[in-house]
Amino acid sequence: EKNILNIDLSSAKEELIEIYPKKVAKKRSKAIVVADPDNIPEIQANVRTIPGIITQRGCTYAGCKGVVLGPTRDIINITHGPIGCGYYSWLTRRNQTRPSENEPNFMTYCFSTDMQDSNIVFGGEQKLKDAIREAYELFHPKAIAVFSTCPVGLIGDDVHRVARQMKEEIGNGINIFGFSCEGYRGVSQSAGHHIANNQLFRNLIGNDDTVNATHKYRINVLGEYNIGGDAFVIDELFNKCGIQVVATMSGNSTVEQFETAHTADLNLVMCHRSINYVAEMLETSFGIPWMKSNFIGADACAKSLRKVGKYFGDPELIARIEEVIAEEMIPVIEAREKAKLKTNGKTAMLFVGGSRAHHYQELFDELGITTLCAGYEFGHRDDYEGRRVIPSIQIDADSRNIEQITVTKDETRYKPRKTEEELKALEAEGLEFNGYDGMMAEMKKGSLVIDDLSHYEMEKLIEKYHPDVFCAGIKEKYCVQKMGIPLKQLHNYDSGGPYAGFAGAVNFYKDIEQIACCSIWKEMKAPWESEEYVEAVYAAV
Ligand code: CFM
Ligand code: HCA
Repeated sequence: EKNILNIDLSSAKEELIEIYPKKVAKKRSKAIVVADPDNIPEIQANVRTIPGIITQRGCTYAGCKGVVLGPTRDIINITHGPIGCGYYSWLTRRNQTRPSENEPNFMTYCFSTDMQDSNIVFGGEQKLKDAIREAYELFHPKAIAVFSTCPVGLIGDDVHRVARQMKEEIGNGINIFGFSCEGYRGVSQSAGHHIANNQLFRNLIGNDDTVNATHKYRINVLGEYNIGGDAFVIDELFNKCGIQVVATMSGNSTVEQFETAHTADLNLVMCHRSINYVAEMLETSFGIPWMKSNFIGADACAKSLRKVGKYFGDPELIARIEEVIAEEMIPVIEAREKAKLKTNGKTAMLFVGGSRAHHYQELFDELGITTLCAGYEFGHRDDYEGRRVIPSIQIDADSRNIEQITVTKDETRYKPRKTEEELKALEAEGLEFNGYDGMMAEMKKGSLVIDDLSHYEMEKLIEKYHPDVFCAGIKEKYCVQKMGIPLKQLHNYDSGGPYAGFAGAVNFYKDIEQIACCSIWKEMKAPWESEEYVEAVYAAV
């Protein structure tokens, strides 16, 4: 049967955890489940990694500064902390931007207070003030954002107070705000997304009611970060269909896009994990409905475009969307057929962040490649089990240290885009608002789903099931390749991309065909396999 995996992974779980101490094994076993789309199992997710285990996760600061705010070009993002935090979150994600002439682009700079020992002892607020003054004098930005790193939280510098004071001192309409996104604040990047969402909503979104309409139909694309130029492709696609993207959050974004985002008529949510809070707040406050979309995979992309057509319900728009799909699919089918001759029947494993391990399964499906195992680093249960399966009240139960801001209807500016009845009618036609399937609903029965995969578990999986391609990030890349398995980075796409949209699918087919069907990997021998090596000798007890 098509939906059943033809490799038996049923013993994998036991093998992965057998080496762990009893308590650890018990805990890890809850994060490893066998997928069954007809009866979606519960999975443990968004919990603290057990100390001692090598996780692939990152920190809360990374999720806030690097991920959500990083791709905005005209805010000066100052990292208040040691220089490493600023440096290692500086464009490593390959998020691209395209300023028009005379528009500033601060993304090519790395701003940091470069805290030293004396700042830790005597406090760093003064240094932060100086940094803000200096940044303003040099660049005259519209906005400055300040990000707290671990030591800032530990010594108690108040970035919010400094931001308020400096906003007043500089004046000239400048917007300055801080983020309490200390690295340790959550269990992963995910907490940083939430903190970023809250502050974006408080400090930027909805600040400007100007409607700059270039098209009749106006949407926001949320949870798209323009890695490798993905947002450029999506923007162009909507433009071709006659739809205006008011704001992308936050790929290729500007202060103006954030400030006017509340004037759009629909929110499409790509990476739900990182931006769902903004989607919900825009709905509550301004009446903009949201639905999930996926532009990874040509078929998924066509489906998402059709959803937008259906939402607006204009036959002319729907016809235009069909024309665009038909035209875009010609090179896609050609490239797919060509690649598939080699890729069909191969296997993949995907372990990435909080949405790509799900979305990229579409592209692998299109190539006839089966996903054996997949998992997120920091997804929540809803990302795995689906929002329909879990009542929403539980969704954020595990984000304990994050401020839950209460947003109310903005009485004077709330404009329902559709009536309740209209939304219900659209839902009856298959459009789904505020709900979606998680990763597990779309995986083959018998495949393995693992949350927060440890380095050890990764090695075990590879030794045992040697997939044709392993997808993850830079921490995994060279370890996996030394085992003779090609690794495709699904975070920064290595040097490739864009992979979104139809044009992106063509790029992906080509890249995967090259990497997964290349015989060189079978020739790989790790040095320790062919050379003698000195084994550690332990002192006798
Ligand atoms: Fe969303 Fe992202 Fe991802 Fe993410 Fe990330 Fe990223 Fe990712 Mo790296 S916002 S959850 S925190 S899709 S940076 S662009 S690739 S882990 S799967
Ligand atoms: C982050 C960013 C990251 C890291 C990728 C990787 C990204 O989480 O801080 O580990 O290779 O996409 O750049 O996810």
